[in-house]
Amino acid sequence: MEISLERVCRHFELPGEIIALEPFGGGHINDTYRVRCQCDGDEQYVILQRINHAVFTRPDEVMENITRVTDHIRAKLTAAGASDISRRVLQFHLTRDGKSYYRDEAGGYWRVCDFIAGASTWDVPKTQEQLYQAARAFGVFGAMLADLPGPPLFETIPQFHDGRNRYRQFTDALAKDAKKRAASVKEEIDFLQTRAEMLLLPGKLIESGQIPLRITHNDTKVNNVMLDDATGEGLCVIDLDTVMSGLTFYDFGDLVRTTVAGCEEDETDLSKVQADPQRFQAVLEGYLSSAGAFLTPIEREHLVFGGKYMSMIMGTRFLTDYLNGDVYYKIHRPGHNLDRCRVQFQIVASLERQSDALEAMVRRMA
Ligand code: ADP
Ligand code: GN1
Ligand code: MG
Repeated sequence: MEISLERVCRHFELPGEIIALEPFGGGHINDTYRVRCQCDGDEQYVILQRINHAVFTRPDEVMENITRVTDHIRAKLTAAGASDISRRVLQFHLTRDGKSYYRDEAGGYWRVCDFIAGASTWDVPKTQEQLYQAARAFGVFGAMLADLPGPPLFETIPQFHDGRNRYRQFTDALAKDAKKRAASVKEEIDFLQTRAEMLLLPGKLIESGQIPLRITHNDTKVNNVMLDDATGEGLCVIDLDTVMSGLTFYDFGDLVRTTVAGCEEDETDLSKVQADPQRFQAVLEGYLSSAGAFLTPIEREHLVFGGKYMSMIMGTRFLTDYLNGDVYYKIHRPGHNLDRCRVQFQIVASLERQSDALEAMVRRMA
């Protein structure tokens, strides 16, 4: 069924008449549009998004989490007398009947939030300062949510970063081999199978009570934070669909995964994919500048592991999706998920080789 985006927009309170609407951003999951609105000669943008209902089976719970989280952060910023609050936390618009999402006739779920103007997301940050700022912003985000009152947040994707779950999904995909691709990816399958043990560690740490579960973002890929174009400051953490219970090394690790090699996530020249200790250092310093005060020793001790673990998790998920026939992530070319997988595994191997030096760097910063 063809859904009119203008008609969807009209269900929300918008800052004026719609004068343009275009696809926006490079996310792998949701459908994102930028909508230009005009009122009395003033132009303002909003972001319209269709929540990926195949990925998020309970969009109502996603939006309830997001409302609680953004309200809490906004209240904290207000209490602290912060400037520019409307650019520091996402502000969602209600539908005309007071809901945080609109469900269309075809069962699609839509939401609208303010566009953060004068700020950008970077797939591949260019400078050490950008890395520092991005990491600092995610640390600030975690620190602000440490005292979120009320019941636990909904688990919007069950066992999202549970390596046992991801390994099981991989072995299921391998057993089915729906597209007969397994024979051509033996090397990747072997890489993963020889490291399966690594995927079990977080479950063990959680179940033995050695590491605290906190509220984490869980999708801290570097293009999920907006940096101020004028000042460079890490301004606003976005893409809040997976904010829920998790481990701090998931958040730190996903940041490492998406920054440490300084290349695109789907780079095809693997000689360019090497973990750079200086990039690691910038991310570490940025994260510790804001999260350092609340991290326990065991959390610090797992920061380097987090980088390897999250790269391993994503490599596993990309490989699984490749074997399944590209049903989860948006792809833009044949073999795209395999290219992404190879980059992740290359990062794992590169971090493994440099582990001792990176661990020493973390200890020096204690
Ligand atoms: P996905 O889950 O598909 O990754 P995101 O919520 O991350 O979706 O949005 C995709 C991209 O759209 C982001 O990387 C960012 O560039 C842009 N974007 C999303 N929300 C905003 C916003 N409020 N203001 C400006 N740009 C945004
Ligand atoms: C997805 O939504 P986006 O593009 O920021 C994915 C993350 C992966 C990432 C890999 C809900 O993130 O878990 O790390 O792609 N989000 C979901 O690029 O699966
Ligand atoms: Mg995103």
